[in-house]
Amino acid sequence: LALAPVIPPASTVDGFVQEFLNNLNFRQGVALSSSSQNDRYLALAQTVRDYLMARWLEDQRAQFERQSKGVCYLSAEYLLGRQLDNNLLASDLGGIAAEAMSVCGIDLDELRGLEVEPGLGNGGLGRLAACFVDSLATMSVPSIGYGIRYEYGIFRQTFVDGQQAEQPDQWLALGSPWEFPHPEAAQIVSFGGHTERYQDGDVERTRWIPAWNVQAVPYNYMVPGYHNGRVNTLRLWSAVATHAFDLRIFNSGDYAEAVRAQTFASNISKVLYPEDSTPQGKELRLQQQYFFVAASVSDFLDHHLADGFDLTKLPDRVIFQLNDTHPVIAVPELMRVLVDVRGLEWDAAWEITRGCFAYTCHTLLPEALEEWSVDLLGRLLPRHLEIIYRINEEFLAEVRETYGDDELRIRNMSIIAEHPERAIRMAYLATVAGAKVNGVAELHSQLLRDKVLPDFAAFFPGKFTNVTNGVTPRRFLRLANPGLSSLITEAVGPGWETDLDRLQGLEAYADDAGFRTAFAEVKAQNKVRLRHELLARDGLVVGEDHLMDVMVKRLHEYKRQMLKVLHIVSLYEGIASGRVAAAEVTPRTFIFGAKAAPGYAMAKRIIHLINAVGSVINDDPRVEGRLKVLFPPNYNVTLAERVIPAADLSEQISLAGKEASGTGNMKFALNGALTIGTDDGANVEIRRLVGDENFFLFGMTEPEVEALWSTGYRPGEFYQADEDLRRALDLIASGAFSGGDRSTFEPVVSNLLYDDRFMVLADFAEYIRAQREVDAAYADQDAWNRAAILNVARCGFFSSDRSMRDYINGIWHTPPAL
Ligand code: 26Q
Repeated sequence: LALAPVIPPASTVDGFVQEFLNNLNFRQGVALSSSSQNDRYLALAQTVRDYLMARWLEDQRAQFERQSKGVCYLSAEYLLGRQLDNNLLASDLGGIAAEAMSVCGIDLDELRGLEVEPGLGNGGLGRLAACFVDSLATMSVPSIGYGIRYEYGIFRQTFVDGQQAEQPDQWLALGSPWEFPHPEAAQIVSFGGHTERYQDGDVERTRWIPAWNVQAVPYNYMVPGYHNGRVNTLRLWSAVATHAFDLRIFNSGDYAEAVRAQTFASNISKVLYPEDSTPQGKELRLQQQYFFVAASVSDFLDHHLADGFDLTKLPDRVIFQLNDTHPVIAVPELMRVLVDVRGLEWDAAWEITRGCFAYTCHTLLPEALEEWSVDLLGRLLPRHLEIIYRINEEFLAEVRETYGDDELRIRNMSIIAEHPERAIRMAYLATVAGAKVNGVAELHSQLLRDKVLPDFAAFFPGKFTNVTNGVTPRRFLRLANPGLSSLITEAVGPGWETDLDRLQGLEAYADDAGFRTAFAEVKAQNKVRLRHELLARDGLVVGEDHLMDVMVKRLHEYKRQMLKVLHIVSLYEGIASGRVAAAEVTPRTFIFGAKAAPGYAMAKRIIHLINAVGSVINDDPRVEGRLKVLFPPNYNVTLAERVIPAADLSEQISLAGKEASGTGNMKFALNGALTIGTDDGANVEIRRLVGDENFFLFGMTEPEVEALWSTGYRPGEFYQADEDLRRALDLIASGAFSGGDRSTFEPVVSNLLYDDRFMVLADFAEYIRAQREVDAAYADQDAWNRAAILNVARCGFFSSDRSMRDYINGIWHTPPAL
């Protein structure tokens, strides 16, 4: 009986209807006739799950039996997007489900719309993790994703008088049909207290006497591969009070206080921190990091290794991939478990640990490199602090052996920073411990070696490598753009979804007039679809037959949404002042999507400005039919899937040397938008692949940026020298977008004039020049479509399947898949 196979429902419309009604009746407890739309959505989701369940259980068993090397992807964020559609696609049940729903008199599309996406991430890094687990499942790579089940994901954004307001994301409120809690597999995670030495025979050992603890309860999510019958696992941890009370408080007799203190513990997985740069060093954030990482490491050691496993062989069995520094506390945690709990010698444990981790860096901004104050870390994790000190001591001793007493170098390479306060440099710890360190695009990896970690690159030759990011073609092409997907299949045949290099086969069709017409028709339909969506969602009106010019990404100064604003204001000012005839301006709809970290004042002001500029422009009859500025609130994965396929122009305009990779840039190009962009991140690789003539390049290169900085950048000089720029900035400063109030946007204007860290003014003229080229190119629709098709044809490289292959070959060395 223990081996009894799980039998999935029959893969027929009848079988689906049966299973659906069963779920509706017995799980939701309602009759079809009296069921709400939400009941129906939940029953439908449960039905899809039921089809996947047999494979899931089988794959979990097979993965354990096989005992081969696997990947544990450790990420504090997974920005999954909606599950229903993805899982219908992966399991190839879309057709059956649609028919089954229609048999029941239900509109499947309406049910799709009810799902609240799990927004358990901020942006690029979290979405990348979601693409990677999708690819790993599709490629049948033994792997598990570990993370945090935040009760509240990324905040829901609304605009109040044009300003961002944040609402809690209650994604679990209406039920969560895609998750499976496993309280029986809970782990205990401890915090605080002190350490002590003790004698164990003739060896001195250390033990950690923690002060409090919390239960980590795992919730499993299915990660179905695409049409391969494979289902991997994403395991997200939720914090629950243990009610094993703090003994001191308990003994003091204050029962209520003891319970209250414990209840605090369940706050750990309450909410995703919405900052995606300049980490604040908050205690709860460090608790989150240790919480999920300690639970994950124990989970792997307890449940994935065969009995009696020889831990010195651990590097042959697992690689923990660190998604940025957020999970780096796993390094001293594994050391603690090996040395203090499992009784290994320090040197043997360090040898193992160094073989089990690899680190991916996602930034170049110095302020985004995580540091934890020694004070805080020592209070929360005293044993881990000791371990980090010893790792550092031994590492610096090796540095001394190589370089002698080069104190400056030693200070620069120390894992412990001394100023402004003593703090652990998490990126250094990750670099010292990791078998490999990678950046996320060629340029980024180069700058990582040359600028961010140069001493480490010299000391550890061969440790540094590149893996250029990718995106899953299943979600961002097949699901998001069914029209283009059909065209592609007609042209190159089936199978491109899992072998994206086959898009090269489209190259020949770029010169086929019939294909170009069909391609243009798909783009037009996608615009209509977006038009309906934005009207229904937000009451926004997309201009008809407009060039769709899109900038969607987190709001950050380095990404330079302000450059886009200055372009728009400049176009508007030209027409409004009568210097430019409206008829001469290419009709454009500018679409923004961006959330600002709630504490990032400048980012919020820029959001306010974009909305203010939009209201004025959209209401001005002088630019009617020519310029539209739309800023739908709450940009998320779901909206991305609608906006990207409708875009003509993809704005990737960060200051060179600041955007590590970008992944939106890849999604746009794969959906046939042309890019206007700087020589930054993966733009460099996109341009190289699609060709200069199919990409609008502008702006300083990274070395030029460096050169301008070092000679002293004075933004005011660029203001003085460029009449268009002056007019645009002056118009904003005049209060034209703030009802005459000059103070509202004064901080934005002065920041550009007197500081401008990200050199918006220095790149303005070139940007305008490139935008004129865009207008000229768009005027020849046939040539534009040709270039767009070539973008699609030449971007197969940016499949996250290729990224996974690069990790496997260059970093993980996991055996061929099942
Ligand atoms: C850290 C500590 C405390 C609180 C928050 C954080 C935190 C959270 C999220 C820091 C950074 C992030 C996210 C960073 C991110 O998304 N980086 C982007 O990663 C993408 C995938 O590699 C790249 O394409 C982007 O260029 C990069 O900006």
